[in-house]
Amino acid sequence: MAVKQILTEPNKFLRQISKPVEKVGDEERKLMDDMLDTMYAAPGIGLAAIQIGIPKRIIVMDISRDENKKEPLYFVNPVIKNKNENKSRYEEGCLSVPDQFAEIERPKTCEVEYLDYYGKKQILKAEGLLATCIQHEIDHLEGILFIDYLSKLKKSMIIKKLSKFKSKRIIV
Ligand code: GNR
Ligand code: NI
Repeated sequence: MAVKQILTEPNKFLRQISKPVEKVGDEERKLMDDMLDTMYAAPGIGLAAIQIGIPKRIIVMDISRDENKKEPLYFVNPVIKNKNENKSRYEEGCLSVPDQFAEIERPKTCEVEYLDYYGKKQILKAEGLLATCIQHEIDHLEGILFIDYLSKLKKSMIIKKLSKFKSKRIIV
């Protein structure tokens, strides 16, 4: 288990489309363990593999917010089904867009088909924060960040801030 560095915008890697996983094996499970460590250390409630520079369709999440009762979720090759036509708004943040927050509108509920930690096919019915978070994470697999839903002006202001911030640090 290891804590990895999280890539932040602007970064070309974050715009890549991640590749489907062919088989959930030990290498993938090791990656999921490292992703979970990285997510808890951040701390965050979700992480996509591309955020640590690995373009595989793998996501980890834990929305329990209770340090003593961890409830990790693992998603491999997740696909969204049955998006609710009703929307809900939620104040989103992203570990790859540090210290920036904005209300984003997304389908209120959805279903997700995916493979779990052991490669077993699962279906999850999501609502509330779970629905928001899984949609945010699946966006990462397509190279989409929540700031892409904002106006051009708001988005460019955020990217400018992050670029400035980056230029003062050595990290990539
Ligand atoms: O930690 C996170 N919190 C969060 C809050 C509202 C909506 C989405 C998220 S996901 C984010 C972690 C992250 O960047 N995952 O990609
Ligand atoms: Ni994110």
